[in-house]
Amino acid sequence: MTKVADLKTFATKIRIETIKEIAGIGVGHIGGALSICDLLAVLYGGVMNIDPKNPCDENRDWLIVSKGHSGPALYATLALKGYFPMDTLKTLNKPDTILPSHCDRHAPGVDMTTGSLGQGASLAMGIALGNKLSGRNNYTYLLLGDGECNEGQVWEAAMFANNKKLDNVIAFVDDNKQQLDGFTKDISNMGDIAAKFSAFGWNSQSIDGHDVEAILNAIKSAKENEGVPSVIVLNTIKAKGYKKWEGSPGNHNFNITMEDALQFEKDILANE
Ligand SMILES: Cc1ncc(C[n+]2csc(CCOP(=O)(O)OP(=O)(O)O)c2C)c(N)n1
Repeated sequence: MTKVADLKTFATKIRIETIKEIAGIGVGHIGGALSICDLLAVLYGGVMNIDPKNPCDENRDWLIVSKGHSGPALYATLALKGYFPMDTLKTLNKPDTILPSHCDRHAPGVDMTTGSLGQGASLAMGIALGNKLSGRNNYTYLLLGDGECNEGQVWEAAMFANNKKLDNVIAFVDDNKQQLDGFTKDISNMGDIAAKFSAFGWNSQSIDGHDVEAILNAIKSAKENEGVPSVIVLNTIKAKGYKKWEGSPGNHNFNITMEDALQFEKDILANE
């Protein structure tokens, strides 16, 4: 499914299912889930070497969603790919669920439990090093937030990856310019994130994170670099697709009813 039109349709489906899933419990991290749907569509729509019937295949590509509060978007993607039934999405964050709000390995297809920001970066480097030492030719994809990049652990991991020549790592930064309680520039300004990774020896690119074709091309270009890890900074809009919340304060975690979700579905399909 690497046709651009199919990827766009897949991204829209992920957005709709994410919103319905969160509406099932009435509250959730909507902003940072909606900003990554185009990336998820590209990765799971053809880039990643994966098999929903064999989620633990040791030769698979890995994705570590280090901004683990975006779990509902990953879960929606995995359900759409057939890793588990769509109905499981209705159990989000409810007692005995395999889908707690933050990414959890109890869910088939989730490669790493995350939520403590920064930790996923170190885990990704360990996995990538292990795969390299085992002679596997797979990729480890890592998704970070721009607010998450305030964490020192991200930069320890960045240094490590360069030292170990982890060219099997492709990281993404969901640079939606916002974090939990404000704009990143006002909390701890990251400046030019791509330039910072370059200073740590990474091959860096910066693109429109809602343009599926640009994401596809950037991944292709990243794979052409040997001997260094790659990062793709995705310029995104928090709550992308939910017009009244796009880029606005308070869009990190908010209440939503099923009625709101059905309206969201109508609106997003009308804007296709
Ligand atoms: C170590 C740690 N500190 C604080 C938090 C609380 N927290 C959850 S989400 C978040 C903001 C993250 O911002 P960003 O990475 O930009 O995510 P996005 O805006 O894309 O949702 C914070 C501070 C956490 N989960 N982990």
